[in-house]
Amino acid sequence: MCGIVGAIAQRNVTGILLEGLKRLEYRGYDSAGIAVLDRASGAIACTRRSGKVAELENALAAEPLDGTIGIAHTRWATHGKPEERNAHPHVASSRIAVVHNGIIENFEQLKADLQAKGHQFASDTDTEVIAHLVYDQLQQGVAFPAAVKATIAQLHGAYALAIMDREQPGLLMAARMGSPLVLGVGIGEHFIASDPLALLQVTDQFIYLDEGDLAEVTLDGVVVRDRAGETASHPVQRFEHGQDAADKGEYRHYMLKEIYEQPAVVEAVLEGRLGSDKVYEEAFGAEARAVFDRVKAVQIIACGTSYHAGLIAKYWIEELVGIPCQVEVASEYRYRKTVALPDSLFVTISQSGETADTLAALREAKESGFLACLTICNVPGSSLVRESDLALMTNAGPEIGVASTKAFTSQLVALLLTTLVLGRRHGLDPAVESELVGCLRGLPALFTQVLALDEPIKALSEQFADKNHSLFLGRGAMYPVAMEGALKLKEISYIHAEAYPAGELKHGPLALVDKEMPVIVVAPNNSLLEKLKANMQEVSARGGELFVFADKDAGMVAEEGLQLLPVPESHTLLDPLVYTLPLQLLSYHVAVLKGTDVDQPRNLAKSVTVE
Ligand code: HGA
Repeated sequence: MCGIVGAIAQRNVTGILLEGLKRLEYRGYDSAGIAVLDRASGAIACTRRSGKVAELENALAAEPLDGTIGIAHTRWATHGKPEERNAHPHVASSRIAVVHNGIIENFEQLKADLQAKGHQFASDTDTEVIAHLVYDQLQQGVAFPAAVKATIAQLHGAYALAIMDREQPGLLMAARMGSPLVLGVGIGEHFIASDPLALLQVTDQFIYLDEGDLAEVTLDGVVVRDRAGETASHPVQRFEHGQDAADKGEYRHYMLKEIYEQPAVVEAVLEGRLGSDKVYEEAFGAEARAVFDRVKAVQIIACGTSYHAGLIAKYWIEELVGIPCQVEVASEYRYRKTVALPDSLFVTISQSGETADTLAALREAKESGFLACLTICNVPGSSLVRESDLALMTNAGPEIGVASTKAFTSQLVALLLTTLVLGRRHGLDPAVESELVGCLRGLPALFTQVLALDEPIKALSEQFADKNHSLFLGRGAMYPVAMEGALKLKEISYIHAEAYPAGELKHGPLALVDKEMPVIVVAPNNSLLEKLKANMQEVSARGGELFVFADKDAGMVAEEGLQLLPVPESHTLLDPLVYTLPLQLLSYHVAVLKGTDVDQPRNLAKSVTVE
């Protein structure tokens, strides 16, 4: 995903900008560029390269830039191919340079209007219209800050922007709407970045911009105005130790830290992907629209936890999109003769993007007549991302605990975004998309409420630590949630755990039920609840111990043999996300009580790069 760095100082800022871009490389990108105001001539000097920041660095080593004010960018294309001419910064009439993260929805209309006025465009990007709009305002005699303000008033969509004017060598403008942006505060120098990590080499003092903010950044300071034009007084905040992924901070284990990161991770996976009432399909890549227009079936391939995410997506896709969706573990798929349905999208899911079986399945699929390949992945630049036509990054940040937690929920969010984008083409009511977009926006807060169940879950876990076996039950999309709950428990506590669709109990596993076999049930208040209650009766009648995670309104009462943990209510389609967190916490606390190596369970590896 794109990255922005900007700087104004009394020294050459090229090195600062380049270092900032390197620090943003982990987000993934396809090209990079830097523009400064040349100290000698005052002209905009701009160098861009497709490919890695190292290519840009080589170009700058051959022909160095020298300027005390500049902007820089790593691009992940949404509009226009990943080529040098589409790389940022975009420059209008040698005067205005712009770097942009996000998507301008109305760029086609704006571009047509500007072209009618004689503006000439050098790229296929949506971003370039911003540079021309600002320039157009300047031509009408509007001052630079007001020109930026008038420009952003015309933009529909999401943006973080850093803008430079050749005629204003002491001023950078920054604006934020729907994509994050921070200002870095130094002594006699100031900075802009899409992520504070980009600037830690020069400052640890940051001002976090709010939606709609517009900032003037000079050598001496920053002035931020909110969307109403009032001066905003955001505090300068010190970047705290512990925001580093490789640091456990206050947590005893990475796994617990990663469980608690999930509200922020949901925000990260949604970042820049949601309009006011819809999902941006461009977030899947510049070629996405042409592919999605043709999709009539979906084949999902994954392993382990990612496979469970795929199973949940099947329920979503068949319900909301109404097209067939098949899901299979990669190690099976790759070794059997398979048949691709016509116009089928091949979807891989992997945290690392290097999962050997999944990668092999992708390579097989490319020879099998699929329409295109999409990967849902957490590591930009990984093999799956490089070898797929489309990618949706999950932006969960490095996951260090071997048992996947935040990567799983970020995959689910990404798969729900995919479902909505496909649904739009298959008659999904826009009101449903809009409602779900609203629910997704509320998900971080809902996750925070669910995490508040930690203490009661910890108390519950004490009843598991001496058990050798357990059964997880769910119905519908909650069955794969039960599968994921069982996998988590066995991975880190080494307790044997099996998951069943509750309706299958009577076909065998009921024979196992006794007092020594805890039965964990995920029971949201959905259309299958009454059926599920009947299955729970089957367990109780045989002396089984039920541990039920249920919606507050599910009408369940705790009683002898039934312990109840109320879970906050959510939209039915979001229940798989919401009910996953209590199961993660349960496994974690059981494992801690058992004294296992929670972050590195025996016999397992994080990134499974072998067959
Ligand atoms: N729409 C712009 C920026 C893309 C972006 O923010 N990607 O993460 C472009 O395509 O250049």
